[in-house]
Amino acid sequence: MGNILKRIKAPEDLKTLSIEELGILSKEIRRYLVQVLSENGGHLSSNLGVVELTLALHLTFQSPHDKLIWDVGHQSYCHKIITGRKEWFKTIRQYQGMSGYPKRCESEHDIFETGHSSTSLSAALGFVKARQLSKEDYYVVPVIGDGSLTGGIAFEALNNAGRINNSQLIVVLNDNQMSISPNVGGLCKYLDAIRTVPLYTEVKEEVERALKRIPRIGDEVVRTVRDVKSSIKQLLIPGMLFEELGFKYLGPVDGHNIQELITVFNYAKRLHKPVLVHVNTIKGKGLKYAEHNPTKFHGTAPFHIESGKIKSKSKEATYSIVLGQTLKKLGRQNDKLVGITAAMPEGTGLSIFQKSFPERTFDVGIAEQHAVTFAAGLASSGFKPVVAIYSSFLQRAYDQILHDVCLQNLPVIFAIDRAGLVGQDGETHHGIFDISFLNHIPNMTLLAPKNRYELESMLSYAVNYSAPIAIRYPRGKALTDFAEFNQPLSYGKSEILIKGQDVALIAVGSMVKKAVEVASLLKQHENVSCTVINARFIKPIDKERIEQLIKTHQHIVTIEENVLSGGFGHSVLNYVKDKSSKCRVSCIGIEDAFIQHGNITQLYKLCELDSESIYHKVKSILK
Ligand SMILES: Cc1ncc(C[n+]2csc(CCOP(=O)(O)OP(=O)(O)O)c2C)c(N)n1
Repeated sequence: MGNILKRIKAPEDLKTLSIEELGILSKEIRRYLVQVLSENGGHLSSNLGVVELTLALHLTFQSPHDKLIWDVGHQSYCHKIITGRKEWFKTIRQYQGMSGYPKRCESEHDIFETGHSSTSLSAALGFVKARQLSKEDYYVVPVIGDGSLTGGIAFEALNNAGRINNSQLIVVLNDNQMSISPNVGGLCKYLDAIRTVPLYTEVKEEVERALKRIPRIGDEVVRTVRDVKSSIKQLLIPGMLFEELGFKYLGPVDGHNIQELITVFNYAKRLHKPVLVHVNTIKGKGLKYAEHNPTKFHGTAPFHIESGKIKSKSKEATYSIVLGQTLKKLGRQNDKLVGITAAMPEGTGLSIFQKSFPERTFDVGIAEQHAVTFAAGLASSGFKPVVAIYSSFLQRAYDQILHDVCLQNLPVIFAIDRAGLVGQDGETHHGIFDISFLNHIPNMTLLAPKNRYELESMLSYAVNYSAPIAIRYPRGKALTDFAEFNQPLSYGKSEILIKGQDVALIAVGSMVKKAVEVASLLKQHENVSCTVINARFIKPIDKERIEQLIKTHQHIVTIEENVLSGGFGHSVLNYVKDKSSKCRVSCIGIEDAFIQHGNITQLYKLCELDSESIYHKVKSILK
């Protein structure tokens, strides 16, 4: 850790530093970020890009009195380091260590929790209103990226915010031209156009000075120019869009020039209306390979500092890659197949399909709700859209799934990636609710594969199916186990892997392998004979199979990587309770709690979803 950084225990300590020392501190912070993230992994390029911005914000505003709100929060590492957490930072993203996102329980400086994008402006507006009602006095400063500004909720908040006088609301737009991948859409083009315009306030003041020099009519012209919302204003005001929404637009500012940032923030503080400060930054700043490939280092696994090479890169395909490859194959056979991603072409594997079919792939920005209704429109017009979204982000689009897709029974395919526990991103990113929020929607069919081959056949099946259908699969390596169990899919039918008589384990997707391991432990240690069923279909459940099991087994145990409430187990339980009083159903899944971050093995243990814990549970159920 550098010498100046060692001295920074709280944001006030920054104020003792000269501009030159702040420059050195920026370098020290970057070195520290690289050092820790090369061990722990994390959001490297976004954080390297906001070092000077974070310092300038803490120099101009009094956190926590003034409220800094980090959109998504993946770029809050520097904020954490300078708000008294620099030693603890070494544990970032580790089990029971520091969170990779703002956490209210961690520090009084983390005033609002985030993880999903585009929420900061709405939250900020809430703070503004609360402050006005309680007659307090502080600035509210949401920091939002150009990627996150593509999310619908951000537009809703902008629309609401611009008309509040004396709002002391200063929106900082951190524009690095990147979402995870290059940013897309009309707003992005608009920002492109104004990115290179000189700092607006300078231009405007200069023009006004020039006009005033014109004898007699100068002042009058200035007044007219100020008032007129016309094409002249378009020329003079690069941030016209924001001005029209009621914001004072300041910028663009060089986000790596601390002095310039401080000057503009101080100016913004003096204005009695909402302000938007447009800051240009470079994602990955200061680290060559991260600047060169900000997407790869957006969220990185541990890496070698010298080369930037990932330390333990698995050669095995992930489920996301299997999705991309399978869609590419299916796309050749069916020219109606189209792919949709909400700003995650790489993460979801859709980029593989995109390379072959760029004209049939749509990146809509961080706009999950729009992605789903857009798919509904395509499906209504004879296309077969595959919407590939992570489970936790699909939560955003619940009503669109229900109202726009399922109500009209449209053939949209949902490829639900990262279903289950995801690891170090923690609470906000675990995909443990999708079964529950899809299970109760009429017309929806929901499946989960036990291995990569089943994901392939489920996708082929889905392409030929003519109603809403969703396939959920976990993060990481696509299993190749159980390749011998490959009977063709049949609607609503499960698959039997092991025949036994004492207890039937019905497992969903990722839990199938665990169920087989548990069956082996029970046989070995308790001489209990298990039937193991791969559910394949979560909705509808395989009623025929369950009725057979009721006749031959006294216990059914369901196992799923989803919260218990409203999950697969509850569907089975509800069905059996009316059919049999002899057969007992027990459900294993995630209890009613948010799950912290950590590696997957630790989290399975924590949630008692590792084979050992499930074995003990089943053992006690049988007793
Ligand atoms: C609702 C939602 N969808 C997707 C994501 C995944 N995600 C995390 S950061 C990010 C890009 C954000 O881009 P930007 O706001 O420009 O920040 P940058 O990392 O470029 O600084 C995305 C898509 C998310 N966090 N939330």
